[in-house]
Amino acid sequence: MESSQLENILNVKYTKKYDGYVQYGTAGFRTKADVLEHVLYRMGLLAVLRSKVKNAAIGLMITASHNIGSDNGVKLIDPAGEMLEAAWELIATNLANVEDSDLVFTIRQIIEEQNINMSADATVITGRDTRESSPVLLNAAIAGIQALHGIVKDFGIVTTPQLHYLVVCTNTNGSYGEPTLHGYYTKLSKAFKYVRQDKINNGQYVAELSLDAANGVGATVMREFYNYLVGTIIINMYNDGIGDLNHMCGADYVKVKQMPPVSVPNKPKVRCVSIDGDADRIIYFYLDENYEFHLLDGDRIATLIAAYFKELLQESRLSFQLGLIQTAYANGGSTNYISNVLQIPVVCASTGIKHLHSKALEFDIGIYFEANGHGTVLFKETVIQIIKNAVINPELSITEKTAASKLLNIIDMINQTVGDALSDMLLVETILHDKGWNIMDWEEMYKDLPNKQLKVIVSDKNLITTTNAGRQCVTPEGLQGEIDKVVSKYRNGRSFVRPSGTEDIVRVYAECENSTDLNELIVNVASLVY
Ligand code: 16G
Ligand code: ZN
Repeated sequence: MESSQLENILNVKYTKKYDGYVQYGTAGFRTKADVLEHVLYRMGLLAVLRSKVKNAAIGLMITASHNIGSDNGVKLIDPAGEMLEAAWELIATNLANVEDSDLVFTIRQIIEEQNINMSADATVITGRDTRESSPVLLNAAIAGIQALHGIVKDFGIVTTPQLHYLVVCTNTNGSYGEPTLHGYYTKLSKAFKYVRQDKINNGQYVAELSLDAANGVGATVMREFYNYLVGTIIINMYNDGIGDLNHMCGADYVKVKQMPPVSVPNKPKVRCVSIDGDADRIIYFYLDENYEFHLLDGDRIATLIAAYFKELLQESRLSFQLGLIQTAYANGGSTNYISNVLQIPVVCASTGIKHLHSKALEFDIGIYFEANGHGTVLFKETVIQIIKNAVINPELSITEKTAASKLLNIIDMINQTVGDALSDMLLVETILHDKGWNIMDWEEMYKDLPNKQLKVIVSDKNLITTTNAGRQCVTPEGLQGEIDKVVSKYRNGRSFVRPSGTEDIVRVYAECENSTDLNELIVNVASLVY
């Protein structure tokens, strides 16, 4: 299509019926589902343009992750599985908000500014979660893609990480994996089975867990995935789709409220897992014999992985540069443990996956996790090659080869394209199995500092700006000094405030050694923000 023949992209069905401003934020557009139809149509158009620019397939995922069921959202996935490039977030925001009368002009402007060859092919890989509004929004996106003559490859109901996987597999001609859901299930489950061999339980480890699927897409997908895992692990699923999406359940609820989700039986010492509404976040929890709740969040998962990899590297006598990426929300207990006990370098990145992902790429093996349970591990291609060589090196001992081959299979179990709750779950289960640990053994690795989060509603959250990966306020002037003054009164105290990138609020985080001081600390800091 010539850029001069763009008039037919005006589609009466998808005219702009909402006057409010929508913004492409950390996780794409996310708001009330009923104002999104024109946005999805326009994102379909934009995905085609992006695909032409990159000369590769682009992903378009319809989900609002852990938000309530009446919300929805969309995000575009770049060719290597990354989040959409920052400059295009602004283009997306502008395109979503222009009046219908300016739509053709804006598209033409993007084509010119980005120097897009409109005769190039375009492929958009689409997927959606289980929200009621998702099919209608998908139709709008498809209409947009087709208006610019893009090819649609729709995978229907998928988790966000599955869509990232499909994009990467498509763009690497299958070298990362087969670009189908069957390919995804097979790759992960084969590696999972290999590492645990035929041993079902091991030491304190019992191959049975409870899964809180947040009444989201994770439940649908897990039912299918389970067919590939039969005989290796028992997964008892709760919140599996009947109740309200993310309502009093799911990884975000459990992490923020620090309490168990509804519907999961209150049985002490049972290993429980919560994932979020699009299955890219995961946290573990259990109740002790006094029915007290214990949370093992993203920090715990990251430290478990880091310690295990360190061991495997030592056993295989391979030496790579390991690094762990956290955000300001990481518990001080975990950061201490990683730096001082594991002696692995820790980097603090700004909140949002793209920031962690890019820092992780700087290491041979980069482990990144947000405390909320979103994370994965990235391996440099050269590292994978060295491990592959080690597995077949006749000069290595059996112990060295076994460790190398475990590592190689673990790489296949990990969805390197983005944090993936289901893949992360298999990884944690593999490590616990190999170590013969129950969830209490895992928790004993280190002590978390008592911590809390609050949301504060303010007139304009953007008055607060931060630096140092969200840990220090720059404006309003003087605020950081006030926060420091409060924090200095508490042993091992730490607190920060930052404007949310996904909600119209300011978030406050605090931790300190003494749990009875915690409330006072966080309330005092929060009161500085009002
Ligand atoms: C988004 C981010 C998540 C981050 C959260 C912070 C992605 C895919 N998702 O959900 O990583 O933790 O935003 O939200 O990047 P906040 O800015 O409201 O605290
Ligand atoms: Zn999510």
